[in-house]
Amino acid sequence: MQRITLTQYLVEQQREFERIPADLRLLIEVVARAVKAISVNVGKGAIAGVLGEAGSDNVQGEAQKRLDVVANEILLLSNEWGGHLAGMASEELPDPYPIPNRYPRGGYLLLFDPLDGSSNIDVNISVGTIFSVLRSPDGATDESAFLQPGTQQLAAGYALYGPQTLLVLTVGNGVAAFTLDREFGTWILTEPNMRIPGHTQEYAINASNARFWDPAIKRYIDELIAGREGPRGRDFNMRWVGSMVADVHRLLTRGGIFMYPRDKRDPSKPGRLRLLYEANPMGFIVEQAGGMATTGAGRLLELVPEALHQRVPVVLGSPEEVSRIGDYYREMC
Ligand code: AHM
Ligand code: MG
Repeated sequence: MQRITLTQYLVEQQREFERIPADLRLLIEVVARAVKAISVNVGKGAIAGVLGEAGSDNVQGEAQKRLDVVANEILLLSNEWGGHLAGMASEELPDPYPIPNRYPRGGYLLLFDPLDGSSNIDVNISVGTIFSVLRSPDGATDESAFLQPGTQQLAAGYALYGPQTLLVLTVGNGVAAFTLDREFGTWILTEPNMRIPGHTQEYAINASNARFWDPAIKRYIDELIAGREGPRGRDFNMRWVGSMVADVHRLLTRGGIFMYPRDKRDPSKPGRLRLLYEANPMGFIVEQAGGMATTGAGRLLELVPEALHQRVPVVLGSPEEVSRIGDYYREMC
């Protein structure tokens, strides 16, 4: 059996499809190498002393886990010297990270959530890394350089540290999935063209927030719960891992809809998930796999960001379901 590696896939994207220039290809390879190092640490857990609280808070006031800090450092240190980047931004850092003066600078911006699903780390449930690549306008590296709508993304991906370690990637030409061959330390292409099934029976939402939802979301979920006896005329199943990467990977594989909708609890936080390094990269991947990604009402990737750590409501997955929620928003809000 011929095994296609990540390098071969990226070279072909560069050569045959002219999707990516060589420096972007090399940047993605460095990110993929960092992901391997994070995977090793996630896999060792208590043996490497990486579980538990780090004893610090991030800019959003959330307690950092040791693995959040380790994963963040791995990504920064792996990427700062390569010469492809103008700057980086991370969920774990209040401000953009400029490339140190001793290294050459490039034209790209790398944004990431180093370890998504932090609350699952200590209970041995799948977590992930999410990243997005933008071009830096005129080589700028201040916060405003990062505030670009998701439509400007050149590449996006996520790693899923589960029973297997996976890397799911788009460079704007469909979505490919790679599995880490742990013996060889190589990424092997295992799904060249992920497509979200149009029709679905499965939804993912944190139902404990129901009392804070918009009427459109409440109506949609009530109709799913009503099942065969309700207006949808069929039964639906619910799954919630609590790691966005795992929940989104499930819907990319077997269809479904994922929602973290607007939450009325705190008007300064219109959603739970962060726009630039969670919602936009996942939205780009979902669209490239034939799905839809919205805020409930409008297309996620067209939103013009106002702040680096801005939160946003997220609805994404099978187009039939996501567009139904859009219809309810138009009717009810
Ligand atoms: P994190 O980046 O701090 O881990 O937060 C993001 C996570 C998502 O992975 C997940 O979908 C959501 O937050 C879970 O939220 P909840 O705790 O409400 O289930
Ligand atoms: Mg996260």
